[in-house]
Amino acid sequence: MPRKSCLNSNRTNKKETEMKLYFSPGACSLSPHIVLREAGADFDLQQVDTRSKEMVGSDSLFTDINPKGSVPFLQLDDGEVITEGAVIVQYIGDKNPESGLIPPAGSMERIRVQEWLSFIGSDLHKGFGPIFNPKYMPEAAPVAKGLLEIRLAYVAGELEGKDYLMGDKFTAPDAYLFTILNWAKKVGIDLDQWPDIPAYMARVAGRPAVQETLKAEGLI
Ligand SMILES: N[C@@H](CCC(=O)N[C@@H](CS)C(=O)NCC(=O)O)C(=O)O
Repeated sequence: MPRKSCLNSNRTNKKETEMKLYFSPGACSLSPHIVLREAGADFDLQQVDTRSKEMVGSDSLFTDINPKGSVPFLQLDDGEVITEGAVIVQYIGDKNPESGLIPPAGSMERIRVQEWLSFIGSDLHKGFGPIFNPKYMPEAAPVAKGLLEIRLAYVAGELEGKDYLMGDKFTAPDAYLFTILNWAKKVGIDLDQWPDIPAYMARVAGRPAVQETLKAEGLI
């Protein structure tokens, strides 16, 4: 699918922009991008190339701003840079509490949301590494795929009878899970074996803010 350049395409014309999200289309940066739009936040976007570390439309390397060399990262107008997708979405949710994307600190709901963010980050997201990265031994990919399938079966069980991970309400981990589930087909995992998962993906994809995000990244 052709990808459009998404350089500095801010969502609204409201007041001055407070933050810039650095992203690569369809990568794990899709999650905070969805969360920013779900929260109705004002932000700028900067597309980057995660291989060359170049910023699209500029000669500068993004590693000058984020030496980790990965997306996502969020640059605030005071110069602070926040890395780690699971942390970025909590920052956005805390700044926009009325969105309900992140429950209040200290509540059991917050703990459950953090459990999901951590599980999606370490057990699902990073589980794709040995399949995507050709530098791993060839034996690693089927092992990684098998582990992912065990974890996805768990996720499917948790989604049974629910609209979203936390029940009726869409929260930040749904943005992260949706992002990661979109990679399954590319590595030959058939999500139709767990009917609750494709139904969930269609529900998330149907949200107006998610549609806007996918369009902004040139994914639809
Ligand atoms: N721990 C980071 C990992 C982010 C990550 O793996 N980003 C990938 C894209 S999905 C990336 O930028 N990879 C390029 C690289 O690390 O060189 C997070 O959770 O935000």
